[in-house]
Amino acid sequence: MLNIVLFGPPGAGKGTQAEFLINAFGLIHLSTGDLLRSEIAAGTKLGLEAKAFMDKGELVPDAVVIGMIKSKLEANKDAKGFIFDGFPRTVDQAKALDELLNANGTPISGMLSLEVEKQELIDRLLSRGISSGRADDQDQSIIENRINVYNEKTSPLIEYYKKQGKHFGINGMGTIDEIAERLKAVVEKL
Ligand code: B4P
Repeated sequence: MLNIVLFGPPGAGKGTQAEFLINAFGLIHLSTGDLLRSEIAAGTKLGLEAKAFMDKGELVPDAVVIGMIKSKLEANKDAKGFIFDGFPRTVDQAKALDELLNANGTPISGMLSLEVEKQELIDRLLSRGISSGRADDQDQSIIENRINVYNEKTSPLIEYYKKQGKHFGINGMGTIDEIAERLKAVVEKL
């Protein structure tokens, strides 16, 4: 089973490249950002709670996202593998994911970490904000907060996966196709 964590700061290209990897390797895409946005669109209690954090560029509480991932794993027991996109984002989320996967004997195969310069992240997100209407992509100070939250709470996961020998840094600058080729070359060797 191929279980990939697709990692990087906001705007690094996780969602974009996940689309390519699910097609290339027949994996199931689990994006906590997409799952949360569909809860918001459906107007659920969970969605309303999550929206307050997301609109400010803050992380949604661990228990909420871990619960969502757990139920998706249980609902897809026959999968060939998963792409975790935007999850884990804290060390506690990473530990919970390891526990869930190790209990099934299907650990993480590798963490692919997209590396992109800060100004490029800001430019990509502001440009998506114009076309998508996403509240968290429209304001530069919210985008900068998301990047700060990433640096403080999420980037320690690089060390977490390095210690397990599972971290692969990938240059995330360039065209979408160029980056997809770089990712494919690493995944083929996992
Ligand atoms: P996410 O939905 O995960 O959003 P993201 O990190 O901002 O976007 P992503 O990284 O997928 O976008 P991409 O670069 O592909 O999270 C949103 C919010 O949800 C978080 O702030 C948080 O509040 C909450 N949340 C989600 N998961 C959570 C968790 N586990 N725990 C707690 N809270 C959680 O794309 C960005 C743009 O760049 C696109 O417009 C794309 O077209 C463009 N782009 C991509 N690659 C490009 C390239 N090579 N060149 C030029 N443009 C490119």
